[in-house]
Amino acid sequence: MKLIIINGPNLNLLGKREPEIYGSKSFLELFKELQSKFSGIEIDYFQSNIEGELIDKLHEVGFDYDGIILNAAAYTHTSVGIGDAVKGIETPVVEVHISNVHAREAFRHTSYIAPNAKGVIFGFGVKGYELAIQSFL
Ligand code: CA2
Repeated sequence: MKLIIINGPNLNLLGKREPEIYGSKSFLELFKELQSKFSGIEIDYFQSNIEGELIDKLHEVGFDYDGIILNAAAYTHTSVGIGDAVKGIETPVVEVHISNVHAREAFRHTSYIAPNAKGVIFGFGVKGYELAIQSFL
């Protein structure tokens, strides 16, 4: 089983700012914990602040991997291109958000990814990434 976590813009700042919303752990710390917890499967990680790089990565892994865990961050609410990429690939995508996007500003209630995702997990903090991995097992 080969999974990849793809994170979008600003998620490289996790653990550095806004701990009350996003927690105090860096993503690399969390990623190492996930890799040791799920040592029987391959989990890769990619982060970019650039929309086109996220689309290129979805195309690269989307016919080969068994699952994609995608937190497209702010692009979730704006990017028709990422939504189309999710629709165009074969690998199932689970959309994850750390915060409860529906308890926040109205613009965060829209997702261009959800209509073509296998499922959506939001509001459980960084634990959502673990729940998404479990959903593929
Ligand atoms: O809750 C989530 O996971 C979000 O995808 C996070 C995005 C936000 O735009 C979405 O509406 C919901 C923002 C990611 C920014 O991450 C930061 C982390 C630490 C410090 C500053 C930003």
